[in-house]
Amino acid sequence: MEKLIITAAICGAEVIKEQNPNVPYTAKEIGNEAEASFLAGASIIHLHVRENDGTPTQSKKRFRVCIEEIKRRCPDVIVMPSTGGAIGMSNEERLQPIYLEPPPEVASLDCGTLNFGGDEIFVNTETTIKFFAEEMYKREIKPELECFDKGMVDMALRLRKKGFIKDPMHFNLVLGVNGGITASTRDLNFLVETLPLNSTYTVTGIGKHEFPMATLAIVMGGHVRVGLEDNLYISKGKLAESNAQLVEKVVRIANELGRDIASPYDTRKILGL
Ligand code: KMH
Ligand code: ZN
Repeated sequence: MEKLIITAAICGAEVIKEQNPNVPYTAKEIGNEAEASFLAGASIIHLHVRENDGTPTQSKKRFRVCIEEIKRRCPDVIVMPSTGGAIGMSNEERLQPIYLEPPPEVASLDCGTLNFGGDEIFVNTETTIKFFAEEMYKREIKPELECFDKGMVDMALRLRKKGFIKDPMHFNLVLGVNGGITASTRDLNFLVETLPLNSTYTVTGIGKHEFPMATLAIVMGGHVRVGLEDNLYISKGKLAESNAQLVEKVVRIANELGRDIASPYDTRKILGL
């Protein structure tokens, strides 16, 4: 089986230190968390950035500073900026990190609108998705197609037919968000069966679903994302001490199941970066 790509989503835009004090805010904290995750086995860092007080931002300048902190510590790691940002941000705000020089190798591209709980809606109209895809294509940035529901996979496939998204596609199947698809074996199979055969996919389980979904992905031949963005706990009721601790747990499961871990070099080859 192909080597396992582990993505560490170290920060997110919604989780805060009051929930887990190990959520990184400052560039230094982000650099440290990224380095430790890389050393533990992650080859991709999915990156959101914050002001020092924790406020989410998509500022290009802030991304530049944080990416420098990461690359100084681990030059080989692949940094995947978020273009989802935080709920309520404008498209212009969200897209800023793709205009960095040099452009990122890969960036997230959210493939639909989603209820995020309560009154919160994460808005991604078809026009937005097409525009983000075009802007990434012009800069030779590979989109990671973030799909929180089956309809979002279908949207990505329609946009591929229309030429907005190129082969081979890479998906991040996110299961267990309030308002998205359920984190169950049935639903993961349903999503995976829909994907083109030449595509690759990562699986993200939210909250308590993180490790069960990761284990399924390891067995099924998919890839895995973990991190404080998605889950604050290392086990039931026990807060994770770091992102690296979450990555280490995936590496342990993968070792037990006989799946080798991809280095950044392997990951670039698998994803065609
Ligand atoms: N923070 C969420 C609203 C992404 O990074 O592309 C969106 C998100 C997805 O995290
Ligand atoms: Zn994200």
